Amino acid sequence: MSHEPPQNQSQKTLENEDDDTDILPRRRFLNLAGAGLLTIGFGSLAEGIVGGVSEPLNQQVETLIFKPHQLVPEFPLSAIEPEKLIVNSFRGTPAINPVSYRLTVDGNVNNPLSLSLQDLQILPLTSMVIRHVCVEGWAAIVQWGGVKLRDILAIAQPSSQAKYAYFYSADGYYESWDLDSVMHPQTMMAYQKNGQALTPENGAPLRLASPIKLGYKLSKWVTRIELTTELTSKRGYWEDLGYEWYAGL
Ligand SMILES: Nc1nc2c(c(=O)[nH]1)N[C@H]1C(S)=C(S)[C@@H](COP(=O)(O)O)O[C@H]1N2
Ligand SMILES: [Mo]
Repeated sequence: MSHEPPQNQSQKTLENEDDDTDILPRRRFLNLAGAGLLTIGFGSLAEGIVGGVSEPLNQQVETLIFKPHQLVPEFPLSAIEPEKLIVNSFRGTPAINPVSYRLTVDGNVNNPLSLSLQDLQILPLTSMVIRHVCVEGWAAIVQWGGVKLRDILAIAQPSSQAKYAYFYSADGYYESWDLDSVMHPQTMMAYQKNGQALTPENGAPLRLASPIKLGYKLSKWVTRIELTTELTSKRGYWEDLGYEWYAGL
């Protein structure tokens, strides 16, 4: 199923599709193996991972990380509504090999990343039970498990000019977010749903999950996160068809 465009605009094709997850220099590539990172604090996590070269986080990102964000109340596990989450994909389910899969984090960052699923699974696992809300008029309480996006960005170290994040997906979907929402402590890259490994239809291996944004902001099959200083004329798949950009809940 798909949304009805609110205006009679023709669909634009995506010029910026990103399949090249391997183009980044492996310089300063994460070496997480055996580092016992789950037990150390957040600050040392960010420092330890960048190979001992401890650059302090820049002021803007630090402000966003420690900003007292409004937390959205979560639900108990008993509230999960497994049958209510409707698969909503504009172009079917892309085939992704989890072994060769990489999440690229690039653009306005000091430490570009290319993360395997193993790399991501070494980072602290968080779980939340939240309501997913689709503009089409359905909602579902879902448990998501994954890595806080702010933990990933603490390693990538956004430059002080970074203001937005673009999320590119394997099916050609794309979305842009403001950095404050990206840094919200309940915004995560999820690889689990309702206590089990995320299924391909729901965005495996990695999708966005957050209680602060509408369903169409929550990209499935994310392969690249690009930090930028500006929004381009392409702001998101549904946004470019007339939907609202901020799409807050
Ligand atoms: N890559 C990609 N992400 C996407 C979509 C999509 O078509 N492609 N649909 C969006 C919409 S409109 C919703 S409501 C949710 C649905 O997530 P689900 O299919 O896991 O229920 O995914 C969002 N993320
Ligand atoms: Mo949606």
